[in-house]
Amino acid sequence: MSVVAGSGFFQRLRSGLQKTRQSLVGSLEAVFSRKRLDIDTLEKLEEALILADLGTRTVDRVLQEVNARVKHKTIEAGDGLRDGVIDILRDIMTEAMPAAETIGQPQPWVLMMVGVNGVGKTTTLGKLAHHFHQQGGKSLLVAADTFRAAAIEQAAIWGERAGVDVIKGQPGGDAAAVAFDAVQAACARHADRVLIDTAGRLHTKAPLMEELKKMQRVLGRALPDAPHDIWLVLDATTGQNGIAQVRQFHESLGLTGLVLTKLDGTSKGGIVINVAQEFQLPIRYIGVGEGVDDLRPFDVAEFTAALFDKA
Ligand SMILES: Nc1nc2c(ncn2[C@@H]2O[C@H](COP(=O)(O)OP(=O)(O)OP(=O)(O)O)[C@@H](O)[C@H]2O)c(=O)[nH]1
Ligand SMILES: [Mg+2]
Repeated sequence: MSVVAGSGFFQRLRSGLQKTRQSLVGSLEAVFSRKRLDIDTLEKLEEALILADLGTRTVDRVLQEVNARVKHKTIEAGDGLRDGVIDILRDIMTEAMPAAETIGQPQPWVLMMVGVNGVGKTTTLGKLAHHFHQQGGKSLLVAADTFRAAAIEQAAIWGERAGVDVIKGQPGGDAAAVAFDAVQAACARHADRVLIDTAGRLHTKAPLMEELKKMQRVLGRALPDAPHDIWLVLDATTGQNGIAQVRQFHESLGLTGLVLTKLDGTSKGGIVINVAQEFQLPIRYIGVGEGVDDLRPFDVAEFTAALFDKA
């Protein structure tokens, strides 16, 4: 994807990331403006990266690579250091992204969206349904969050907004059965994509995680290889706690990707780089607002440009 600095989407991403830019990039620029690349400057660099919630392993890696470049004299203070740090951060994110693009394949493609309460699963699926609807093909939104009656209604509203059909369960019903029926209906209707919303649940509650595992198993009976993707939605404002969530869901379900939401409401957008470094799981989409157009496919070059480029 090319980065078009003047485009509406890019500007929305840029303004969504404003708080992170102010905290991360603001304090980094102070380091880059130092005349000498000495111990003191490196300490200030470490401080700036930690404050931006990059996590200790990511910070260690950046510092190690900067130190190696200092040793080999391939990096200098000022713009040299700036370009070097941006390069390293870009590399960390790129390593986590898969080479081949498989989103939306095969037909029907079945996606389970999981995550703890209130992170933005239903909203993200609504935005995604809209995004896919615009791309063409037939999508189904599946309200398999039978935990709360309001959740089913919320999915129905998003389905209407996005112009896609919604398959609903009954409040208190068997979520896995709803998902099973939806995949069968998708096959019968020749739908291209099945987007399954699940209940928000505390990742520490084992029975609830068991319910998600059951859905995963049951989907495989409705269609071999389904679900093709299981994405965890992470609220970027949660900072380091998000790392524990990824670990738990990944161990239980075998995640295939991540979505980071609410990047517009936080100065801790550095978590994007942190989770990429920790898990090597592709970040598929990022949410930068509550509107239907506030979801972006994650693109390393675009994200880096939105954070670091001087407009
Ligand atoms: N600012 C902002 N708000 C968001 C974003 N994504 C979701 N939200 C808001 O977060 C709140 C929770 O979103 P939901 O989609 O209901 O979250 P959920 O994970 O489905 O919640 P449960 O079903 O209760 O677990 C809503 O008010 C959304 O509008 C985002 O990218 N930016
Ligand atoms: Mg929900």
